[in-house]
Parts: sequence; structure tokens; C-alpha cells
Amino acid sequence: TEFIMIDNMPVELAGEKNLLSVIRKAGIELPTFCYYSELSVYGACRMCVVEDHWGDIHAACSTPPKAGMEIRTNTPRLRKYRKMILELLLSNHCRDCTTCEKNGKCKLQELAQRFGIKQVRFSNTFEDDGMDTSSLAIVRDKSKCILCGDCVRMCDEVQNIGAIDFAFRGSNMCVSTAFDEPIATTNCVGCGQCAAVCPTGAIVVRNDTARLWQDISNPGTKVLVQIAPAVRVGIGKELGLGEGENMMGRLVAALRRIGFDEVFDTTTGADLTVLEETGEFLSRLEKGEKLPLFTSCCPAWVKYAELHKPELVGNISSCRSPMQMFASVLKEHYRHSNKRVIVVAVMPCTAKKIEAARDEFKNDGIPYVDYVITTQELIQMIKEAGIVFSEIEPEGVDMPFGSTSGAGVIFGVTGGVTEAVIRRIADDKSVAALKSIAFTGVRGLEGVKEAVIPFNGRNVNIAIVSGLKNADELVKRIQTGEKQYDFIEVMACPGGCICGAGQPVTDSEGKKRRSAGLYEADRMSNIKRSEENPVIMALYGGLLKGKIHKLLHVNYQK
Ligand code: HC1
Ligand code: SF4
Repeated sequence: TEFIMIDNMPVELAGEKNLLSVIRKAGIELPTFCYYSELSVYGACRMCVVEDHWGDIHAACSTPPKAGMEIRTNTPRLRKYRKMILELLLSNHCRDCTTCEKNGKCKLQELAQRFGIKQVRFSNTFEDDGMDTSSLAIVRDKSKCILCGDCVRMCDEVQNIGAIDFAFRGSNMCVSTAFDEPIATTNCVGCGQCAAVCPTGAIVVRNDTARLWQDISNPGTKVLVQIAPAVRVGIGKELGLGEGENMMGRLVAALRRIGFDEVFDTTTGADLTVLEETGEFLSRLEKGEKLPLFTSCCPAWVKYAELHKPELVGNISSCRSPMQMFASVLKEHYRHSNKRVIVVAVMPCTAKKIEAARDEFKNDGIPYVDYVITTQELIQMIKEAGIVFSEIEPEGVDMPFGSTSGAGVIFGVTGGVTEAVIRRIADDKSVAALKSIAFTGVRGLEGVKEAVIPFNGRNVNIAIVSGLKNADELVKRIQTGEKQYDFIEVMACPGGCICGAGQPVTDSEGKKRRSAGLYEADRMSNIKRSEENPVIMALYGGLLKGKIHKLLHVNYQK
């Protein structure tokens, strides 16, 4: 085995690509603004500098480890260097931390605190450039940008979009859209992944809670809320509980305390989606037309296809997303209410804010979903209301939509929609057969997965992708004839909704825990298949009669 010395400790090398990973493995929290293991190495912020035994300084993120190296991470020189960088950044940065959306979660604030910056020796050249509030998903404030380039690399390397890039040189350098157009008019799909990696308040998720509080306290409104599958496993840690633990019961109780009138589970909508989408898939399979069928739950994927792959839009399922199906059903169910009925969706997703505002999802000009708030916005509301989440008693959702299936709840992780559909089409309904579906290749957080399912004397070829770059590459392989599939699940966020940009930021271990949390919720569910959910059966026998097309489907083709 090969070793290097880090601060006089021997640390074993295990194929790490850079010193930074080795140093972190040794339990040292080396600071950085611009290093993410899933993005390319940029090496611009220089906060991760280390000294070798010659006294030379290297950026640890871009230095390959070599056996025998003697590295020091915390010398007086390095501390001075890091403080200098922080002071330079702060010297042209807005320092109104208390009113910043990123207050308490800002990397610059955190490191300034950690390195004990009490004064900035340079004069403040900060200029307020104004904000770009054109997008319903994200808000950009250039004057808070520290040029780490994390957003640029995320948008390009993971999402294949490139809506933002560096512009100008020298002291004029900034991150900008082409021709500095408002972000909403570019090819941005609102996935929010740029905001998830932004270390400061330069790109943040739009916050819609102020308006929502007003509606909640308005006695003339009846405020309904639905909770997405992924939220229950993403919310716990920041409220003092375990990462990935299922918080559904506490969430329901907290939402009632906040003042929501009725609380429901988007999983009910997912069950409806499974039935509609499977029906559509089997009919296309029979006719041999418009295959592969692409899933339609992820609005960032739908928008991506509209902008970049218009030839595929006809292949996207006509099913509304579970959020939209359920909202349409709720508005229909409460249509005779004497109050104004408002539907709120708590989502792990920023693109859902844009989906909710689409013309296709309005009835007489009024959206079916009135508000989408992210997991992070809900955390803020819970804190604002003074609710001690860790002490609240769990409660159940409201009737008449009170039952959900395990198939619906796994929608929140990549492969879940597919597994739910396979459960529906599998002829063998035994417990053993159900369990074996988990081993067909549908589970796991990899960006591209494949499964082959026997059905009606033939094989159904399935692909599951998350991350839009992966989706783009898969589509290319289909278009060149290299690959052939019948069913393709696409989620824009790598890992699926559990890793949505509206969730608290987590690491790869946290993502695994969230995924495990949803599969556990499935195991604990006494209804495994969507078609066995009695609420769904009651809907088809009642409210949905003659209204399936109007309430559950959409035409994205213009
Ligand atoms: Fe998702 Fe979906 S799974 S898209 O990831 O199909 O956001 O959680 O609510 O609509 O159910 C998100 C999650 C969510 C929808 C469902
Ligand atoms: Fe790019 Fe997504 Fe950010 Fe838009 S929201 S700029 S598509 S990363």
C-alpha cells in the first residue's frame, strides 16, 4: 500500500484523483468554494491550498496525490493566504447577510466565520447590479457571485444546457446568460441545480412563502396541501432528525399547525399516474406507435425536450405529472366549496414552480396548483411558526384521499416510476415476483440504468436516466439506432426527486439514505400496487367518470 503524510499523519492512497479527496478522507475539512466531486476540477478559488515539504503551495483539488508526499494543510502561511482570499471576496460582496436568502447557508459567510474574519482591509467596491427575477424557479443576484463557476459547470456538464457562462475578462468578469438576457428567456429549464451548488446567494431558489402565508391566514380561503414523495425523506436532518428518515407523519402534523385546512399525499396522484401511464404504454405497445414512451412527471425534462428535442415531444406520455393530476382531482372534488379553494404543493423541485404556471394546467385562467413551495421553503415556514419538529406527534393525512401505495411513494427516487409501472403490468402478482422486480436493474442511484421485462410473450426494453446530460446521450444512441427501448424514465436531477434542488443540500451518503428511506416506506406500506389503492378505484368509479381526459391528461404538442 502507498501512503502520503498529511499534517504528520500517514494516510493510505486508494486511487483518489486529487489531494483534496485524500485530505478529506483523513478527516480534515479543507475549505473550498469550487470543488465538487461530480463536476470537473476548476481550481479557481484557491481556498484548498496546501504546502509540500519544499514549502511550495498547491491547490489540493487539482494536484494528483503521489506516494511519499509530505503535505501540510494548516500552516501560518496557508491561514494568511486563505484569509486574504476571503477578504478580497468580501471586499466586493454585499455584506447584508441578515436579509440574504442564503443567510445561515452561505459558504462565504461560513468560511468568514470559520477563519475569524473581523475586518476587511480593502475598501468595499461592491455594486448592486440588481436581481434577475424573471424565472419562477430561481433568482439571480450577480453582485453576490464569487466566480467559482460551480453553476456554469453544473448547467453545462451535468444538465447539458449551458444557459449561463462566464462573460468578459479581468475585473469585469461575471457569470451571465447570452447577451445578458433575463434567464427566463433563455433555454434554462428551471431545474435549480445551479442554485443547489451555488455557495453564496448569487443563485437561489425563488421563495414564495410570503404570499402563501397571506392566503393561509385569509378566512375566505380553504387551503389544501399535497406533499411529494421525496419531501418526507429530505426534510428531517435540517430539523434535527435523521437524514433520509420518513417524516410523513410529522410533516402532516406540522402543516396542520401552520394552518393548512386539509393535508394530502402526492403519492395518491402518483398512483393515478401509474394507472394512466401504464394504460397509455400498453396501448402504444399494442399499436407499435410512438415508442419509446418517455415519462412526463419531471417538468424540467419536459421543458428540455420542448426546447432541445422537439421531435420527441410526441413520445412523451400525455399523463399530467402526479402533482397536476392530484391538484385537478382536488379542485374538482371541492368545486362546490363556499370558500376559494387553494392547492399548495410541497415539492423537492424548483421546476414544479414553472410547471404549475403553464397554461396547460389552468382552468379558466386559474392554475390547478396555486403554489409550489420547496422542502427548504417549508422548513423555513415550520421554523417561523415556532414548531419544534422533533417533538411533534405524527398524524395521518385527510380523507377521502387517505390511502397511498408503496408503488407511488418510490416515485421520488430514480427508477421508482418504472418499478411502479412494472408492478402494474407484471402478470405474476405473487409476493416473490413483486420482490424480484427490485433486482431487474431499476434500483440504484446510477445515472443510466437498463431493465428487460418479459411481457405477453415479448421483451419490454426499459431505460432509466437521471441528469439531463445522460438523457441527451441516451437519446443520441436511440437516434443513431445503437439502442432501442420501449419505455424510458427521465428525471432531470441526478438521483431523481430525492436530490431535487428544492431539498436541503446533501452528500452522496445522504442521497443513499433518502433513497433507502423511500424503499422502506414502500416496504412498510400495506398496499404495494397502485391499482390496489381503494382511493384510486373510488375515483375511477366516481369523480373521474367522463373526465379522465380533462383532469389527468395534457397535450404538450403545439
Ligand atoms: Fe417528484 Fe413526482 S416523484 S416528480 O420527483 O412524479 O417533484 O417527490 O412529487 O408530480 O409523485 C417531484 C417527488 C413528485 C410528481 C410524484
Ligand atoms: Fe441551468 Fe438548471 Fe440553473 Fe437553469 S436552473 S441555469 S437549466 S442549472
